[in-house]
Amino acid sequence: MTIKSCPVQPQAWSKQQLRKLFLDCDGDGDGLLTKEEIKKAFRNLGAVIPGYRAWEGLKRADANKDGCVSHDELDALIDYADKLQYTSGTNY
Ligand SMILES: [Ca+2]
Ligand SMILES: [Ca+2]
Repeated sequence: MTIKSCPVQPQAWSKQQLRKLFLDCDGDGDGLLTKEEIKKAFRNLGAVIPGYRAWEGLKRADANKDGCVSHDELDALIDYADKLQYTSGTNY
């Protein structure tokens, strides 16, 4: 007899969800994600080391090196977060 009891099936974040999460973390609503705001987003994703992820994500996405991720640069940050395969059930 097999009973599937998985009330909380780990669900991968879709890119759409990631985009919304990052935009939600733009606390001051200026359209730019600072490292602190990105860090908050990774903390919400369940990252164990959100500070490092923010640094790495910023390094990859910040094309014009102004220290913030603008809407134009957000896709690169989403790609980075997407590759890390965060799910609602696992943290790393
Ligand atoms: Ca901001
Ligand atoms: Ca930038």
